[in-house]
Amino acid sequence: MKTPANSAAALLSPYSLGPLTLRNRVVMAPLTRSRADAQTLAPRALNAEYYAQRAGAGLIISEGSQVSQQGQGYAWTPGIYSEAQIAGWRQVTDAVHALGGTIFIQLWHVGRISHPELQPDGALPVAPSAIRPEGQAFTNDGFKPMVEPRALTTDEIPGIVEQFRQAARNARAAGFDGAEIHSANGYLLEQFLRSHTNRRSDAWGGSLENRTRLLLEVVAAVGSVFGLERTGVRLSPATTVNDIGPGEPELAAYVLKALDASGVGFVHMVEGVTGGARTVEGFDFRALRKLFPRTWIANNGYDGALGAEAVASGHAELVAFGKPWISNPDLVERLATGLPLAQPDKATLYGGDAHGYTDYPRATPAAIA
Ligand code: 8OZ
Repeated sequence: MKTPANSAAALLSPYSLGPLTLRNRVVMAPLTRSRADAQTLAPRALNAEYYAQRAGAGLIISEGSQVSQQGQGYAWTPGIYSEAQIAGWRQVTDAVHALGGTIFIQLWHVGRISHPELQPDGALPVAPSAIRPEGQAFTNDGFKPMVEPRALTTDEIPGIVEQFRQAARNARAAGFDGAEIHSANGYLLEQFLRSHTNRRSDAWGGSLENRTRLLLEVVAAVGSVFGLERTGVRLSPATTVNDIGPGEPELAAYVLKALDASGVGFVHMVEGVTGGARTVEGFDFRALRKLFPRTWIANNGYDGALGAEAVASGHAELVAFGKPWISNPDLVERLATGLPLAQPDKATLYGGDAHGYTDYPRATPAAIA
């Protein structure tokens, strides 16, 4: 049966992601909203309501959830390293599951994209190398210039892997169906991958193999908890955000081949500059996809027609939408019926309460679970 490339139909069929059946191909991309409980950084009832409103997605990938306090880089982002945070996330996963949805956690360590005010005991943020990122950190009391981070010692690196392993255990205890490892957008794991931020001379720097080592160890650790079929990796090899430097096409190909060999279940690819250009010189995402034959989640600036074409043509199995989910809790139904999409209010993206979070209305009747 041929699916017309100009309709959303190709996005609406179920998909088997390992042992899980997703009800459609429309993924909710991870979206930082900075609305966890300010004291405990645990998700609260408001966050459960927000995710439940969006449970019609084939797969929800949670906002980045830091694996440790050291992994936090923005005010009020949720963690997955304390009992209160596990209990908070349990409210979220229960609410999504009650509506027949599927939800993975995004496991996040920001590395140098942080500030001492967010770190344990006011310590310096950690990174592969002591190179200060250009830009400002979003702290509890506003934006502050980022500082030169402290380079992790060789002895500390196994501890980073353990942070991800323990966070995955916590996420499983919180009821998540799987996990996505955040190795994109200039955060810790991408800081190890890229030569602009990794100047190490030990086994975690230098060659492509060495720069990819930490990511592969984290994949094995998280995969040992959830199973590799329920574990994926988000990548952004062409991005330049968070001062990560120019993309390295040879590195992208190396990482995808290594991830294929690792057995990890999916790659979630930011195709281009995060939130920006989809076309970047030296990067051919159709060709790169062929290096990773399992599940490919395509992301970055997709609309319904482009997403349906990606699935119908075999470029991707799933398509992740980010900003459209903020202001369209019934995004799948709107894509299915061709209803117009509402635009998000930029002033209420990060921090705050229900306004600009759970008060975007549906345009279609609520589905019955
Ligand atoms: C926007 C604001 C804060 C964090 C990312 C986790 O870029 C983020 C993020 C995005 O992956």
